[in-house]
Amino acid sequence: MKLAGIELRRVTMPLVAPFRTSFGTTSVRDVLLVRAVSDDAEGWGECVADSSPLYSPEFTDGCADVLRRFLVPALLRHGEMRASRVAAALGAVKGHRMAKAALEAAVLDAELRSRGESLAEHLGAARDRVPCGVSVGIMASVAELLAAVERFVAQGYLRIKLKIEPGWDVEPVRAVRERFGDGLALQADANAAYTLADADHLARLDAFGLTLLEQPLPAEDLRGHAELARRVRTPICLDESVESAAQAADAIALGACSVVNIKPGRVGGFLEARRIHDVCLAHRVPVWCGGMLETGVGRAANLALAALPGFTLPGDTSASDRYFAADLTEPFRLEDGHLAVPTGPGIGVSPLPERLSEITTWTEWLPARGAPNETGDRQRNCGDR
Ligand code: SMG
Ligand code: MG
Repeated sequence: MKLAGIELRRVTMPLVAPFRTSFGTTSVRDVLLVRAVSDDAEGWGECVADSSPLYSPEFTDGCADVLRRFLVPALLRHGEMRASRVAAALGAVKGHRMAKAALEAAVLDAELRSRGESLAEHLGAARDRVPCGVSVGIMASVAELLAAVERFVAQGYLRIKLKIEPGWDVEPVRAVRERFGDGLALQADANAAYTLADADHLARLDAFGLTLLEQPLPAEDLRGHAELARRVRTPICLDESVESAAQAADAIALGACSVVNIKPGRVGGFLEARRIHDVCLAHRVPVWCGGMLETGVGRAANLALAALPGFTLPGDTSASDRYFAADLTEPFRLEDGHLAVPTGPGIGVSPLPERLSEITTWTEWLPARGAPNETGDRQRNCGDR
């Protein structure tokens, strides 16, 4: 595939309600989109970084900068490009996995669209719909939390994930378990808010039959997670700690986790995400698809991934209306606790043109050498309205 250029684009999308985790609160998504344009197709990728580097070291402005200055030039240096070669083409740049993932996703989408193949088919999907859970933020009171969980259960979500932090853990988990009974699939996510010194406290969560406890300790602390896993009965799941298939293999070998949350953005792309799935499947470690408050563009691609055979637990792949009053694409709707896996070429959805131009705050076109409209200077503007 010959690329004509790459467009970077920022869109702003308010959430229907603020989402609070142990590291901060998100009220508005400031999303960086990548569009790869080839001779006969265009493809979309969504960068999942948040505007502040609190979940991980990456953040939206940083991603835009590293894409513009290093990643896109490294990609466009090659005359011919295909998605399976993107990671190698970007390999000299260390880290920056969310930025790399967005670029690879855009190239992959363009490539698949040009040959009429869906991402789900390409990745090896085993089902046409995926079971969905929902991640419920930290609230001002237990009463408010119970009301939120009640709404999600009524909508049909198949499992609830509670965000926890020191001071908001045992009591909210107990309250939800007592109100909704043992039949509710329930799990908790600490986003690295504890230390191993909290092991006895975290063991109190064992009483509530959680499916898993996600990322209790700092990302680097694999040994601590292994020790914690010996001291609590709740299965430990890793999110922030796993950035590659090699790290997943290490975490499993160390006994640091017995479940893995897979997010393509965190691990540098859908192809690495699939390798993590393969490693986990080979070790009989269940995986599920995480979420980063994606728009319909990122969600569509996540659904294709979540359809792989090793994804045996419901993901944080919730319906569009859990996040936005108006999504960037046709909305994904929950049916019977599931979302349908898109079947069209590539990710199977596209941004709605009017919606896209309405919420765009900035675009930049980075042309390939010799491509049409190369002017020597880059286009920067405030939206394309
Ligand atoms: O997309 O529904 C979603 C969010 C799921 O809880 C979620 N994501 O650590 O798993 C996680 C968090 C990270 C993003 S918080 C802004
Ligand atoms: Mg998490």
